[in-house]
Amino acid sequence: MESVFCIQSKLNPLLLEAFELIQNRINSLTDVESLCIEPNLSKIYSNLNKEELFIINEFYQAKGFRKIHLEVAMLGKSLQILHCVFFPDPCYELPIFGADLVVNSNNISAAIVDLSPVGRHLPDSLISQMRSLKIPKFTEPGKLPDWGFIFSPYVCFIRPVDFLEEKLFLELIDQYLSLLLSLLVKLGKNEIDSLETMDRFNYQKRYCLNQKRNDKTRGILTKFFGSSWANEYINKILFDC
Ligand code: BLA
Repeated sequence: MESVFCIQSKLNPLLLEAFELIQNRINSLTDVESLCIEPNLSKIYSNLNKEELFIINEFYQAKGFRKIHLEVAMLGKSLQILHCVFFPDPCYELPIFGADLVVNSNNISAAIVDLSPVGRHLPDSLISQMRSLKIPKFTEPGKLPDWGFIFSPYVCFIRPVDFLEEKLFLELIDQYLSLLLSLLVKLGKNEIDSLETMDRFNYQKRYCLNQKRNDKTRGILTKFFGSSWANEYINKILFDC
């Protein structure tokens, strides 16, 4: 956390707010604990042609979640990214929460949030709750890439045009997390070797395989760290399964 505070003054305020709201939700989880990973992959700092690069990674485990990853990256003067995925414990019928916020020269260039299915559909009870959420009409929706079929029909991919839309997007992140956590409370646990569990795990693998097709993530990481580092980071940290 210390380093987050050190770079906090340089972090775009929207990313900072998103970071804090997600962390509050993580802290509210049952049996939450930090997961240790290799130190050289948890806090990454480099100085490339006078451009400073920071990546801060936090990993947690909790009841219902096999891995929660929260990351902020500051790559050079102009690019900042908040990346977060809650990978569910496949013994529970929970979707994958994912969020990506990309800031380019102090403008939010992309904001994506979803509760993504780990089966053919989201659970029925969740669908009815997501339908009753009023997803605001944002001015500039984004066009999903081919691999975006992994997302649910309720994925929100936008470029916020003003402060109000930025705030509405933050609220949506919080609402999706709130739905996810209230769903968990109502769920029973399947056996680890049950068909349901194995099926959900296969959908998580499919999610990861397709996220790895995001050329924009790979391109940025390659530009700053080289392709072999980028591949290792994507395979081991971002979307390992
Ligand atoms: C888009 N992701 C992007 C973009 C960049 C990154 C630079 C393009 C933004 C723009 O169009 O202006 C970069 N994202 C990163 C990097 C990391 C990252 C470097 O997370 C990590 C270090 N991506 C995710 C997750 C989701 C996601 C969890 O990691 C969704 C839940 C989505 N990012 C996502 C999508 C796009 C995107 C759908 C748009 C891709 C496109 O337009 O082709």
